[in-house]
Amino acid sequence: MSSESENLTRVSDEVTLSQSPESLLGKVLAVQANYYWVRVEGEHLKSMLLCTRRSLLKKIGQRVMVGDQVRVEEPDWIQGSGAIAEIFPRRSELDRPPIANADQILLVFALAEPTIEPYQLSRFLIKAESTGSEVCLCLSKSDLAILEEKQHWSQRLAAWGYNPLFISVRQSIGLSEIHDRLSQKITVVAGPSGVGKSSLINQLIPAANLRTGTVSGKLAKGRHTTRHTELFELPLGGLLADTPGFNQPDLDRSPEDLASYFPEIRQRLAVARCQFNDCTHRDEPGCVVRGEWERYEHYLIFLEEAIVFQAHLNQQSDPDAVMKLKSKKGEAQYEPRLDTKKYRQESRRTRQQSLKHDIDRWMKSDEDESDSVD
Ligand SMILES: Nc1nc2c(ncn2[C@@H]2O[C@H](COP(=O)(O)OP(=O)(O)OP(=O)(O)O)[C@@H](O)[C@H]2O)c(=O)[nH]1
Ligand SMILES: [Mg+2]
Ligand SMILES: [Zn+2]
Repeated sequence: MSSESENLTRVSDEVTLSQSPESLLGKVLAVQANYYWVRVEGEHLKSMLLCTRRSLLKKIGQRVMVGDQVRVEEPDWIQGSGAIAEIFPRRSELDRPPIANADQILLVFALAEPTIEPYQLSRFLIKAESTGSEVCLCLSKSDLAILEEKQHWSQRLAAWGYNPLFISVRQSIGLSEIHDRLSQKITVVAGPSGVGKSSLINQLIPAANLRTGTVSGKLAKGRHTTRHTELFELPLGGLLADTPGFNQPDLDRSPEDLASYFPEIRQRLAVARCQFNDCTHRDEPGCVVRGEWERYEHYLIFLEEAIVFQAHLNQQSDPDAVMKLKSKKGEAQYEPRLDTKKYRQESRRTRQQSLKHDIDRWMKSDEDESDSVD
């Protein structure tokens, strides 16, 4: 790993402390195999140490994540090394990419090349909302869009409950607003491939030197040679993580939680209540959510997906559960059997059982009848 030795040299140069404290507080900025780059900050120093993890942490299976606040012991300022002895409780935890303590997600979509696909944008927004972090929406490549298009998206997204920032890396538009939004926070930059995420980070942090430029189609898959997650420091404070663009995020949350990821639903439920507390907002009477708002259709589609996901989870936690993976036109489809009564659909086994029950009853009544005839 050539970058490590480069960094080590840099670290030794940066050392300003003459007296090493026994332990220090720091933040994990990158994880590489079993080593962790920790930025430690003291009164008189700010430096990067390449750290290992204390065996006790290993023993209790405690994983170190990028973004973790840690206590480092035995800092060696000459070598630029140390050992992580403690991980402080996390405010938040993202799975993909694995990042602890992220404050917000900067979701980037391009006004052109590629053009915005509303359903895909909606999906990303729901995914971002489901992390529990703040969501900041940014529309990039504004140099490629005419005023009317920007106005169109501005109004349309306002109805979705978002107020996007319009930026252009190419023409340096909106970058100071972005900078203000990112300042002093841990931000994960997400969005589909080719929208300019890495270009934006390179613009804000030239030292990040991220690879940019999209290769389309199959080739795009192998483009991301960097698999590890890393936080880059903004010159005036704040940390940014790039993520590889992917075009279809999984929605892996429960049906009950889905509604809370739509600002439109949150707004409706803030001023009125559905007749039933456990309303799924589909066809229940007295529902205040169902209606003529643009993304209601998306809600229904995502709800179906969440139900299938939930059924899949139930199957994993209950090996006896009746869940059959059916292949329909080459696509995996689960036949759900849910514990949650309101989502339950009649499973094949239930249908078979009730069918058997019906047959039994019919045969019995037949016997009874024949008995009575006798
Ligand atoms: N016109 C225009 N093009 C841009 C702008 N920002 C980025 N691009 C171009 O968009 C293409 C994709 O940029 P990247 O930064 O690699 O996009 P990305 O979102 O990181 O893509 P992935 O890494 O595949 O997820 C590159 O050719 C950039 O030069 C912009 O503001 N305007
Ligand atoms: Mg990129
Ligand atoms: Zn409802």
